[in-house]
Amino acid sequence: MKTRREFLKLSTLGLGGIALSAIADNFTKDPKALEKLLKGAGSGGFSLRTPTYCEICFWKCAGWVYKNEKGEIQKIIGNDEDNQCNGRLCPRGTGGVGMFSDEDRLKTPMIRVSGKDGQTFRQASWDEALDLIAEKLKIIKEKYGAESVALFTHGSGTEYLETLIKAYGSDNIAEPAYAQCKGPREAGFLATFGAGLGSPEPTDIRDTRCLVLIGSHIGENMHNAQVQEMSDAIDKGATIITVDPRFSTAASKSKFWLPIKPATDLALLLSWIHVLIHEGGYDHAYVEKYASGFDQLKTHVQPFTPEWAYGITTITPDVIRKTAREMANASPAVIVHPGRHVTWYGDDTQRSRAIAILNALLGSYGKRGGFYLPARALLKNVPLAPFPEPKWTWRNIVNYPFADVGITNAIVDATLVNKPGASSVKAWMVNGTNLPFTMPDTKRTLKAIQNLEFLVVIDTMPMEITGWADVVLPECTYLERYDKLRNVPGRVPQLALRMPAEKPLYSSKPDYWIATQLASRMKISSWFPYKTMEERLEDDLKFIGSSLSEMKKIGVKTLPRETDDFLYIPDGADYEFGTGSGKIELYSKDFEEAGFDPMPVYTRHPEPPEGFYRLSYGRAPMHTFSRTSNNPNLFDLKKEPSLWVNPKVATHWGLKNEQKVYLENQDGVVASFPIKVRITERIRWDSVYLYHGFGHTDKRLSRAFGMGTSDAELITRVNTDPLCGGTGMRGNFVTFKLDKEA
Ligand code: MGD
Ligand code: SF4
Repeated sequence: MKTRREFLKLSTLGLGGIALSAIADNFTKDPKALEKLLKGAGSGGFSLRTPTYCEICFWKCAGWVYKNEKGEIQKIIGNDEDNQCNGRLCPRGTGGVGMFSDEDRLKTPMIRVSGKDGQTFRQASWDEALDLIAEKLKIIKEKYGAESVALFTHGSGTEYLETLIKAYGSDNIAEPAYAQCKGPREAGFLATFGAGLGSPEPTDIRDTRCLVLIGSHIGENMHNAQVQEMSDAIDKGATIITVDPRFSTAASKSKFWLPIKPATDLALLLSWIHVLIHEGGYDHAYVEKYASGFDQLKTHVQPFTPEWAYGITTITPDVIRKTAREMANASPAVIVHPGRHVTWYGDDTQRSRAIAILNALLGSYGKRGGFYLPARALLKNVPLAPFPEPKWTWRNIVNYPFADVGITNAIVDATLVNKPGASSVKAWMVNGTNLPFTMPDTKRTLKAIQNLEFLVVIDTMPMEITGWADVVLPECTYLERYDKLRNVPGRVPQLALRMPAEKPLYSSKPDYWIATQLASRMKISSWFPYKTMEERLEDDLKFIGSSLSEMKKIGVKTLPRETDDFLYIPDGADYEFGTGSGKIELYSKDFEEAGFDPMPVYTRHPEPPEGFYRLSYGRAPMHTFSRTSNNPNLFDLKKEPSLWVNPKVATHWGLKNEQKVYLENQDGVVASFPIKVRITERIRWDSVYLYHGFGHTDKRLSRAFGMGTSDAELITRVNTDPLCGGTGMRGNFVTFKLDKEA
């Protein structure tokens, strides 16, 4: 029988006589040790300027880390050659050094042990921790099969750990960046154009004449080059149309702000399609040449007049028509932006399909000022043996036919299966993702964790997930390690190098080292043909005619596009889309055959009950998810979120600015910590709004602990998208719990 897992804090750390490296020991005994090391760091052999790419968010801007003569890291600035940042990092990227210097960082491997006083962590050596993991995984494989081990991962280490787990024999691998983020838009665009959008999305904002943002708040959501291009486009006179229940920063820059009633966007999109078709404003030549299913679409949207949509969205027919005409006038240099975090109401693939269809009608896909056709570098492909074939995957547990990436929530479901003999997950490896804050319904995630026989967490910080682990492995930060070349798709292929600006602090180690060490213990090293990341980089760079020494000097290398590889579809040229028919599919036979609507259909979503408000959440410009709230530099910029409340609501409840309140959701869940009220006209009266990623519950995060409310905790109602498994999270309602003193 399993023992119930207790949440462990570093304060309970037992020092059980384990021999540790001197450096790690220093940091637990001497709080000044960090300061001393930072002062003297790098004096041995580090150059003054080293290239990196940022890990504070997934945009991966390339930059330079500068050190002074004493070897102290001074600043990180953008690399001028880099198209992701054009030489300018956002405030978070500039503050990235705080990730390195944060004294709360994980310092040594730790192992959970049980004693007469309950459970505790004790420090361990790397050998001991890695041996234990290899041994446990061996036992679990013999007992339940390799498939019973799952990997949750996010960030640069993903590829190495994926290789490890696949070589071990499991394909139960999932990233929150799909089912909690962009999964539905990938599925919607794939069904329409035969290609997903990837990251960064190929929006040609710098040349656009009209940018439509639907619940996508570029500006607060700091996607670096995208923000810069939007600002340039505005200067050049582009029209911005923002659809958001909240007067966001983007809304303040917009010609049209449509404060839509939450959960009704699909009705507006269908009505825009109606106006474009019925007023003839769509791109006739483009649609005729490249699209199929137009006649069915025309009939389908016939009833969706602006007058119909007005009753649902509260946007007046006049504004719906005017904005549709604005898009038509700018066509094809128009972008109806696909958004990024699009898991809202459970019908998100269909909403993303409607966005894809609108772009198709406007002729913007593959056109200047619309969506360009991205390119990336071709790197060396080292032939390796095929991975062992798993007997089952998460796909055998749940049916999301249009998911093309592992679904985190499906792995949680598979972990909750208790039937003897049934396929179920028994062990997790979690890398770079703080699941209690990332997955909706924290309680359910924790219930799944209680069902596990073994949990390994690799992280840089003592985030909530580490408190549930059996073994915690401290990864060094991106400023202390090599990683594979950054090879993101863009207008031209560009490679960027990340190398250590500093030796790993404490006894932290890079993911690549961790993966190869485990592979060697698990006797699956043949899937790791390079001993070190430097060896691999050298080989990759040789393949494209460069070298590590060249990349250390330039940081970013731009490669030419292939001659027949167009940035835009030439006017009138034949072009085969990646769909089954080779055409843009306005009518999806694939969806129809799988039992789904071939064209998007509006469905009504529940509204807040009396006295409740829709819980809306988004990004703070100076933070990324939950990973930065404890970063000393970024904490100084924004310590805690506030709750946006409409003045009418504030008056009704007698709320004052800065007053701290507890929120309670429709299922009676009360937030662990209160949040400060900010009374503002910028939010509709039927919703409240807060920043995601705050309200940490782990005291080891000395700054972020208890600062504000965590949205994840209050998101207990999840509407899962049946097409791709995305977890719709915006159907939750909250009220003020004023009887609880804050
Ligand atoms: P974070 O909460 O920032 O985001 O989900 P996550 O990636 O889980 O957790 C990142 C973890 O990575 C932290 O524990 C951090 O310490 C660790 N970390 C940082 N750098 C490194 C490193 O170099 N190595 C290792 N090993 N670990 C590192 C993001 C996901 O969340 C996404 S993409 C979206 S869009 C969703 N957003 C969202 C939301 O807005 N609201 C709610 N309620 N949930 C959401 N979930 C999704
Ligand atoms: Fe770093 Fe900001 Fe670029 Fe994200 S947008 S990678 S945080 S500099």
